[in-house]
Amino acid sequence: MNTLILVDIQYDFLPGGALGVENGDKIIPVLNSLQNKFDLVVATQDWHPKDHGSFASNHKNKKPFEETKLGGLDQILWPDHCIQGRKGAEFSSELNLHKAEAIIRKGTDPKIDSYSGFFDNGKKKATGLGDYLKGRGVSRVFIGGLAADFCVGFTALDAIELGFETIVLEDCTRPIDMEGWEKMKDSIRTKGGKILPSTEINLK
Ligand code: VGL
Ligand code: ZN
Repeated sequence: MNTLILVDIQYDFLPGGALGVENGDKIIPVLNSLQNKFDLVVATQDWHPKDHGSFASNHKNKKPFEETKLGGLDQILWPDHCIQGRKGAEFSSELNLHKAEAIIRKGTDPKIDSYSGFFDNGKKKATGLGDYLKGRGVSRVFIGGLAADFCVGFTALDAIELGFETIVLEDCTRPIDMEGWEKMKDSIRTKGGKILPSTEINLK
């Protein structure tokens, strides 16, 4: 079972969005054209309440991209983004979601952030995605979406840890910060994951 996980392809992570990723929109046509090759497609959606602790606006004297502690963990503070029910939290209308059989929302607890589609950043709660994929007999996951150095990367690391053969589609993701993405790629490879262009994947 080959599964495609579409990570956080929402307006706030696209150019012009609150946390817009440069050229983030370029991945959408590539991901749309790939979907028919997969047995299963799922999507994740960053879905924060407006009092979320990862927003700089909810901390006194803090600006976006400064750091603090949240739930005992190091936390980068972000501009307000992906607020439940707002336009910025919607999936891009360019993204084909007709094949998506499950949509997993994350980041709903104001007291902890959740980059990975599988667990919150403290690994306290599972989203259910891991059990869902195992229940569907999935053995291999391909991951694309935004942003490469955060939600895509952490989703990949958890997928590896959960025992899925894990491939990040390099042309189907873009980072917030290139240096962070280089480091993330190293850890994904070190842990046993692959990073490949979509033109090199072999789906059998
Ligand atoms: C993300 C920062 C904050 C992401 C989500 O989807 O990569 N990054 N929330
Ligand atoms: Zn977020």
